[in-house]
Amino acid sequence: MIEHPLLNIHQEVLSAIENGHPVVALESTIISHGMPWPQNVDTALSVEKIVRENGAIPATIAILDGQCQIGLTTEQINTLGTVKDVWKVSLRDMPFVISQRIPGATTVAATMRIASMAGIKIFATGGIGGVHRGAEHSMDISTDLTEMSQTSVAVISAGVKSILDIGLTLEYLETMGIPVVTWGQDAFPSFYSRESNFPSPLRLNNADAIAALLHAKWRLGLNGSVLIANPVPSDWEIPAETMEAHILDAIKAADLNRVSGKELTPYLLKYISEHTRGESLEANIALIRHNAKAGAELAVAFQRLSRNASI
Ligand code: PSU
Ligand code: MN
Repeated sequence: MIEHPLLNIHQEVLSAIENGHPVVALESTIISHGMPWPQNVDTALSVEKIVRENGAIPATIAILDGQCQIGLTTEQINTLGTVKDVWKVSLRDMPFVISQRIPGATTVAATMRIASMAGIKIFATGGIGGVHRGAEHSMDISTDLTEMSQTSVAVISAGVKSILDIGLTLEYLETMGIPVVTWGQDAFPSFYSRESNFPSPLRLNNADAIAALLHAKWRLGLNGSVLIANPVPSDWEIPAETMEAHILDAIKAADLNRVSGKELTPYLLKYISEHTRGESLEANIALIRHNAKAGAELAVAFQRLSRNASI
């Protein structure tokens, strides 16, 4: 499985996988399109450090030199964070950037697919793509959701960002058979805020319980992801009402400028970051770091469970 001509696994990650050591996958669109320089590179490096400090090996994923790369060097992370024409790569873009040898930063969907090619089961990120507001007209539903319905990699995020329609996204996840579990609270979080107008479909309070749920799901032959929502730490929370005004402005600006397709999510993120005087960026960084820690704890718990039971 790991031997694949289009896959290049960093030596450290490869030996971790082969020795049954916990590994946490990390995406790269967050570096290239999710945050400005230099915070993007600093965050990517500090997130890797946090994964290590919590007992797992980080595997940041991207497409470079015509191959899917699992585990990046500092230099490669710098490239993704500074080079202007890095592609945002979801599933449909993978054949193009690989065949054209264009540097690509992977979204949640593409990162999951590549992680699963190497047998990595746990992936930590900031926010996933979902059903956009107005999707009943635009049909804008992220490939992240369809990928989560079929690829068995658990995703830790800070819930669903309210640039999306949170209610429709939760409905879609239910339709696709994807369990949604919030870590330690009843409310489903909305990225910048610990709450949303929606209760979480499920709640579990620690890494062992979540690892047991993953283990049960996959042992049942129920392929696909589990969305683990990890609320932003309260010190960094921004009230939902404060964000809503900025989100409405961002959506209006996107409409006026006819932004759609793969450009929409990065446009909304950038607009909001620029109009909240960096406050949203700080929250974004804090929640990603928090998710990296949770991801490492979960990878450790899951590995322990897998070792003691035949999956
Ligand atoms: N939401 C965020 N930050 C991000 C993204 C989403 O808060 O960086 C990125 C992720 O890489 C996600 C992608 O997989 O955007 C979804 O894009 P789209 O909506 O075009 O599928
Ligand atoms: Mn889309």
